[in-house]
Amino acid sequence: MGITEQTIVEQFPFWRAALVPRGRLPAAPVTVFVGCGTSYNLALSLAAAANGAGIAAIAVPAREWLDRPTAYWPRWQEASVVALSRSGETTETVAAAAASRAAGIHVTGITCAEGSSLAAESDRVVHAETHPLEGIVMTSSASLMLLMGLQIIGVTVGEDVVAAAEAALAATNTAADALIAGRSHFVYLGGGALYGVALEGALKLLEMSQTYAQAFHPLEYRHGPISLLDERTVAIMLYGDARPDDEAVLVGEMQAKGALVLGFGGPGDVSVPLGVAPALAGLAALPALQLLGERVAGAKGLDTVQPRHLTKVVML
Ligand code: F1P
Repeated sequence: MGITEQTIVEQFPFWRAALVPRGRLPAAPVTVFVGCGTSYNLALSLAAAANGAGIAAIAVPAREWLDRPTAYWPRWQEASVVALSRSGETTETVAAAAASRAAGIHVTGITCAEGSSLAAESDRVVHAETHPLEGIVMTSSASLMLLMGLQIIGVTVGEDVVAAAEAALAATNTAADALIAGRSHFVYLGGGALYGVALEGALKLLEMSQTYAQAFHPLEYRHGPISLLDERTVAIMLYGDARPDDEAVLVGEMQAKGALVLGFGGPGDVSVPLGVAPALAGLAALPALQLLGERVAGAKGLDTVQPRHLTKVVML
């Protein structure tokens, strides 16, 4: 087993260690989740989850919040900011946190690096230890930051979610090689809080395996992107709780046009049950999506420890 795969399959003890009580976010007219790359995908998922939990929230790429906050929230100084960064050193995220604080905004930093620059720029630091072998590609740390973000918006994350994620990973591991054989086009579908997770699945595959992958809100897929679908396609459907029947109809259409479908929480050529509350489905599916990236990279003979053009920390 390669090092990246180790950080995926060995992540659950770190989850269990992170199942500690955490305080809640401060009240504010809007909570703005910021981050870059994977951390921005997590921000998107968390903002949707926060809205679902009654906390008005948006997600903004850290650089956008730094450069043009009024494009996202006109009275931006009234916001509370949650900045996500594994390393705590990504220049744009640290600068967005610092600028927010200079404007009198409360900043919560979610990170896997307790003594980082982001921690120093945060009024409150929410931290968890990640797998020590984790390299450029964010795996265990991404799951942990999603977990911590859910905790601070008041979603209870318990042992049952850890067990569900382990089971989903094992089921995906069993099915992955047959599912991806000869396939080169990957589509990730998820709505609400699952959209950020779908984006993260796509980013993981893209980073690890240099394979083009895209994510869409499920029923958006019919409005154009479906024209790319053929017998080279694997679709990953993250079923939501609102209208799963419509999503299943879409899956049937995709299968009829040649796609193989990996369905989390619903039907597919491979169906992986999640068995957790809707607010926790993305977290439960995330390690399985990470593993899929690793498997596609493996099939192409690519090293996921040193992915092309990527660095662990992007500093300007
Ligand atoms: C953010 C990030 C990663 C990406 C790459 C570069 O890092 O964009 O998501 O995979 O490694 O950095 P961080 O701010 O969460 O440390």
